[in-house]
Amino acid sequence: MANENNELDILFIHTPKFNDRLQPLGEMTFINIIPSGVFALADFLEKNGVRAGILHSGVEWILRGRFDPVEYIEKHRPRVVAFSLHWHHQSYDVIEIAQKIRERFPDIVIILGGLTASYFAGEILREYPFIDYIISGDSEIPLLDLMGHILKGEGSISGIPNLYRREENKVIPPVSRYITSPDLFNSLVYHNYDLLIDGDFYRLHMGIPAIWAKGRDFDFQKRELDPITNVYFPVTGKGCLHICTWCGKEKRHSSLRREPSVVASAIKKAEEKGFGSLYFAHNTCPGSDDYYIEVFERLRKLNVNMFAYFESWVLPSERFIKDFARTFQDGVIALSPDAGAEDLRRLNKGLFYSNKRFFETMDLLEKYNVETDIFLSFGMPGENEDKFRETRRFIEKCRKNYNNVGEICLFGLELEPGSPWFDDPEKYGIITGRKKFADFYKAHAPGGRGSFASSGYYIPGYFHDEKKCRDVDSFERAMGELKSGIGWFEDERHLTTEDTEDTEFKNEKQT
Ligand code: B12
Ligand code: SF4
Repeated sequence: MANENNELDILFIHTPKFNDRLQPLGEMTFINIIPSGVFALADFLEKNGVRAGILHSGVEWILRGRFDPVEYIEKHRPRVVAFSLHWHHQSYDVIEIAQKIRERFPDIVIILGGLTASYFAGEILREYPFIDYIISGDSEIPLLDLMGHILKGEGSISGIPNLYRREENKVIPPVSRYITSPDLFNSLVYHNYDLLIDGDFYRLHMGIPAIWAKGRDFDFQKRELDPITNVYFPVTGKGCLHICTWCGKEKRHSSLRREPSVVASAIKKAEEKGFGSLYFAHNTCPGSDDYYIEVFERLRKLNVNMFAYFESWVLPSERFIKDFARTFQDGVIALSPDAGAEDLRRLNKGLFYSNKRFFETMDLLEKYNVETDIFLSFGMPGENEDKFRETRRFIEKCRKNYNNVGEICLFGLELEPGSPWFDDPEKYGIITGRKKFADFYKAHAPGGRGSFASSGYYIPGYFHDEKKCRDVDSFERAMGELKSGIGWFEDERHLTTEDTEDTEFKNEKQT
């Protein structure tokens, strides 16, 4: 929180991918959700005497019709600017804004953190001299130590864990690894939106889907995108011990869970602060039913009355479904079978279940009248156009047989840094040119095909017609045609607007 002169010690900047597109919507910004970790870090620093603020460049651009980081730096005079480079889609925008800041304020210290920055820390520090430090992985104590060093000259920089830095133009990797302790994890506050500049706007307008259609009014965003807004993302755990071929999660040796009592009371506090929806996106283990049932029981005791969206990575048990329906008057459970063909699911998903079990669970969800969304993916290792047809038939079966089905979303997979098929493309039968951070920077620069249509790889032999899988470009185009008409957004029926033309985004507005 700034002092009476509006000054901050550290300003976190979250930037969406400014130049993105999705037909028939047209131009949009994507990655509008700030990682929960950033709120916790800012709050943790504040509690330890460091004045912290958070800025969302996309929100500022919407509110003011322009985004100029210089204005904010001049106003808040932070000693440190810390970018969240969590999602790879942010690669281009983070680097561009950081460079602008350094050009104008040579003394400001620039730090990066988050999943993508962590994975490519060495390369980023080597190639972009205006980035001073990267904290890789868990960050609470390393960032606090680094701030102590920068602001007060405390401690020795060489001893800070998880810190990548430069010494005489050489990149020095961390000397030791820091992992958030269970006690600290339980004490972190993820819902302090007071530290976010224009936090009320963010809370009320940014949601899932994490996109903002450019050149459209507020009514359009609400009516056509129908986002889950005013949403708090309860953090229940960190890490996942499963292996899905496409998943670029952090490589942790163990996973952590927050105490159910801590999660429930954080949710209650979020409700008191005005949040109206919950989005649960972390349930790693078979057996997590018991954990959530305990959370739900506590929520009932606390009289929490919010909408809940629950991404269920495993198939929920009848006990869980019953309890969910009892706890939330209004709620959706989302299942992610990903592939219609069982052999594909087995090959690619760490959490396999059969189609028989999937449909038995669908029967239960219908019995308890729980609205259910279904997520499917395409373009996975081992898939070809015939297997894709099985996914289409699977979708038809879900639509035809169940009254409780809400959205069926079919997404093309994207190559993510650090995922098994990124680390070893040959093993998974794909060919890709995306190997380094610079490739993601390029892929997300203006003029690309758009995140939802750009896989970044191709699968030789996917189509019977080989011309369609000759290279990344032909593959991406052919995959778009294959998908056309099913699922989220590419389905024209979703957009009832008269005008689906692209709106031109003036790039100069952004900086
Ligand atoms: C929860 C989650 C979400 C939630 C996020 C809610 C939120 N507000 O954070 C939701 C559902 C919104 C989400 C959406 C998406 N997600 Co997601 N998500 C996850 C998941 C399951 C857990 C991450 C998490 O919250 N962990 C708990 C937090 C507390 O821990 P943490 O992340 O380790 O916290 C640290 C970082 O946040 C870091 N940090 C972040 N920024 C900064 C900045 C600085 C300066 C510092 C020092 C540190 C720092 O510091 C924290 C503290 O140590 C991971 C998979 C996994 N198992 O990790 C995928 C994952 C991160 N998501 C992924 C993807 C692709 C997406 C989407 C792009 C999907 C899509 N196509 O729509 C969207 C992006 C939406 C957006 N940003 O607008 C990928 C990311 C791959 C990549 N490298 O880009 C992952 C790895 C899953 C996968 N399939 O590969 N996601
Ligand atoms: S996609 Fe798979 S590996 Fe990644 S977080 Fe989900 S269950 Fe874990």
